[in-house]
Amino acid sequence: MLFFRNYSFKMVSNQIQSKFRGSLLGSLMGDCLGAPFEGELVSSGDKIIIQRYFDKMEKPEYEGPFKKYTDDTAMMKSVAKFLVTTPEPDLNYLAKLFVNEYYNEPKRGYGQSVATVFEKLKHSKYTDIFRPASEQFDGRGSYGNGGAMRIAPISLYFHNDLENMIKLARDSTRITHGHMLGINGAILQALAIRQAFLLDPTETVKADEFCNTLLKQIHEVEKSYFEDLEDNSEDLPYCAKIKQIKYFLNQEFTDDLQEEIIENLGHGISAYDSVPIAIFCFLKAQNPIPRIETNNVFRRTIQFAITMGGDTDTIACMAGAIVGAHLGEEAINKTLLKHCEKYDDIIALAHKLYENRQLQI
Ligand code: F2R
Ligand code: MG
Ligand code: MG
Repeated sequence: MLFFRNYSFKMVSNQIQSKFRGSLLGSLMGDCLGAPFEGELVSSGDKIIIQRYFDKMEKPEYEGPFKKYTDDTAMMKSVAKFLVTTPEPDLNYLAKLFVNEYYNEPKRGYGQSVATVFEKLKHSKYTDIFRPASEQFDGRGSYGNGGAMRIAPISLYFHNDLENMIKLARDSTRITHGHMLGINGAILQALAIRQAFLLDPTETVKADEFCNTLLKQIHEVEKSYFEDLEDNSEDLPYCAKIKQIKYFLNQEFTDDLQEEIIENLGHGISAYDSVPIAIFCFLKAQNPIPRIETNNVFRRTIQFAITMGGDTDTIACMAGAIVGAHLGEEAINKTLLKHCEKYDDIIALAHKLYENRQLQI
């Protein structure tokens, strides 16, 4: 049996493959299952509806129409294809994949402004792939969560190479997002997926340790943007959010607390208001949560993320990518999975991603 080093436990090749599939499928499932609730506020009554929605789909006899994926999965597929088809990362090729995917299926619920980037990329014939994004929002760039929602393939592919993972997370995001919060949000999500990937799936994640590692890593990333500040992580945006995650994880979970969590961590379309709550959902769902009735940690994570309301497809997609990277494909209820559009394409893509990575090492 082949064992791989550099992991916190001995990981065999079929476990690695399972984690590749688990993370990409988690991303797809969060997107498909969360999309019908996008933009909504979730009341106590809605939580019961969401519980029934999941219970119904887990019944083998239920044959509803499949849940369509949105821009989150469309763009994640492009990131995976980019890593599969090029021996060396070619960002111009990634920009073309994004644009082609968009023009083939523009009605996947893309962000209102990112379409302008695609148009400019196409019309400029990809001469400077970072320029259109840098011109968005009067030159401030987008801080949307579009970079973070599609990042999973990069974390998986570069799980043994932190430096290059961060570099590619940054550069791949810069094709559409020029704002520091959009870029660093994508890096934070990539770091969370990578850390979950490296952990033993048979063990419950230790939330405090997980947050401390993230804090150290994102502090390194953020401090380069704020060189003029004292070396005080309180002042760094995502560092401050991780401290809030730690605080909220240690409180008793009630409806009032949930409101406070949403107020502080956010549940919106910006990376700053969505990546931290996705990480919180993953960590909180390690243990039972009141009124999320399932023993399956994978389902609990996605269902809990959807009950946060707001940008549900994207928050559940990001939480799903993290839990899938930890637990692998085995943790996924196959009856639930079958309600998600093109799940078999995602399994094939995860397999290709794994195989291509093996060829490169
Ligand atoms: N677009 C949506 N949801 C809207 C409803 C869709 C509906 N259900 C449907 O089917 O039609 N969801 C998707 O967009 C998010 C990812 O967005 P992305 O890729 O980051 O796009 P964009 O356009 O760059 O940013 C999104 C919005 O954020 C605000 N914004 C960003 N930067 C800003 C800045 N510097 N100043 C002011 N506002 C900024 C803008 O409102 C942008 O339009 C995901 O949720 C995905 O699911
Ligand atoms: Mg979407
Ligand atoms: Mg969304």
